[in-house]
Amino acid sequence: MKKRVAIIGAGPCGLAQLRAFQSAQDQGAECPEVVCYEKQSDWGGMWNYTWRTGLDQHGEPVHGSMYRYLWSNGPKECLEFADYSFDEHFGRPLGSYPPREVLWDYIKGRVEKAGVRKFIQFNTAVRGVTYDQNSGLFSVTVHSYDNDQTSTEIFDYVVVASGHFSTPNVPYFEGFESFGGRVLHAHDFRDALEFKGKDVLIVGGSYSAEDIGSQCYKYGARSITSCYRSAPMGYRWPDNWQEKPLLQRMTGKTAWFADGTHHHVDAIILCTGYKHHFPFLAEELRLKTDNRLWPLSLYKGVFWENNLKLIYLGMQDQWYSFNMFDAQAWYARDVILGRIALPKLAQMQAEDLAWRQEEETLETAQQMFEFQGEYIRQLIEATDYPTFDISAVNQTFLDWKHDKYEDIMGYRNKCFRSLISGTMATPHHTPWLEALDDSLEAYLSETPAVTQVTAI
Ligand code: FAD
Ligand code: NA7
Repeated sequence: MKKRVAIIGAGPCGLAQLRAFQSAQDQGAECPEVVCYEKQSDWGGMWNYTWRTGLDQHGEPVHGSMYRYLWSNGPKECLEFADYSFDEHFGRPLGSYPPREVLWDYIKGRVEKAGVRKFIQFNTAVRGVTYDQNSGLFSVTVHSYDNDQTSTEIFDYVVVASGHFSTPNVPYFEGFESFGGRVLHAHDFRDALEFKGKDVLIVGGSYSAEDIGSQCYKYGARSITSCYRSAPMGYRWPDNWQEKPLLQRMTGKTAWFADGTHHHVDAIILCTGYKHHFPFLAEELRLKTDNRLWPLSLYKGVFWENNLKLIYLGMQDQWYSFNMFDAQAWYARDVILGRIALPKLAQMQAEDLAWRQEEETLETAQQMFEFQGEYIRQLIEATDYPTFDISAVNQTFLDWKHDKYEDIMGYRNKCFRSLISGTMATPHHTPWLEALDDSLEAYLSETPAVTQVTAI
């Protein structure tokens, strides 16, 4: 009997796992039977934009946290697939920070070429995963929306590729219940035009705070006030953006901050991160972690140490993204195929702990992406995933950080060289701040479209 592998989710991680198996099969390997369950009607995970918020048409929590006008927040040269370059997909150079739809197109291009769509059951939510110690097998219970049927299948391995930027972390601040404006989490943010002419308060000091605040600025908010719990983001913000220590309370539409100052606000956007949330997994299979570079209990950042046939992809906080998911998926594949043997549990735990101890010493962004780069390098070294110059990617990350401190509203106009094809990116026809139309069509056109001028 062929071994069976269930993959939960057809986002970049789940697709990396499918592509990894397909690549081995193409080279003659005997592969297991793979079934990928995806609760949405299409692939691409976060990159498959939805206008919906709250519950979807099936009463299921909406997965998507991406919003209109989202452009890559890091250079595309830092996430490029080593086996499928931007050149191969687009046939010409592009800018370094493409909008969401362009990156979605790129993600889809690789898996369309690989022909793996047939392995995915769309409109199918995984409801339950349990493990039977006696048989050594998983039971995976799924709900198909197409025929409104629940069914259970048996698998040897389960790959959890359901993402971890979907279930919002929503703190409470005094006075929220009597605030007259809208309070929303970044997960439900969709269109910055909603906040045009408004005074917006952003709570949080990380990527979502920086980018959603920037979106609001770009699309015409009257003022942006961001407030942080640990540390200011520290960029040179535009004149109508002020950074404050944490919100203490709201009185009516007045926000009070830890430094005793106050400011009028019309809307509050909680950019306060996400929870790793796996309601479909039996308790003993659930990874519990905050968003960090080295979650514990995952050997090689992937294998659940309490049950090594349960594999988690992409659970780390991400500097590297698509290429890290690939490195993990190729490694997981080779363990499943028996090409790589796992060591004794004590050794795995010691290795895991050593990574965590190193992670705890990291202070600068540079140290963090070098840490993640080294992790990826070690994974890739063990498989046939094409090698690429990780130290050059780290340098690109460093330049990106520098560009952001120079000009937070202009860093997306910079260009980098591909570390896969060697091609230099070309400046986009319109500077990011003026490019209001984020469609694939507008981005790929040679000149700015009229719609860009009239978008608002
Ligand atoms: P996801 O993309 O979240 O995909 C998970 C998939 O699993 C989804 O399709 C979902 O429907 C499915 N799923 C979940 N639960 C179930 C279930 N029970 N049953 C069946 N299917 C299920 N990364 C970058 O590299 N660059 C960026 O610019 C960038 N911007 C981002 C902006 C935002 C707002 C967010 C939230 C994330 C951003 N990211 C960015 C990170 C992004 O999460 C990763 O790029 C990538 O999408 C992670 O892939 P994934 O497969 O792990 O998860
Ligand atoms: P992150 O990067 O996990 O950051 C979460 C932020 O929220 C971080 O600044 C936290 O502050 C802050 N936070 C969390 N809880 C609170 C409370 N209770 N009060 C105030 N501030 C809080 O999540 P993001 O959404 O920014 O980014 C996630 C992904 O989405 C990322 O990959 C992007 O590409 C897009 P802290 O610094 O911990 O004090």
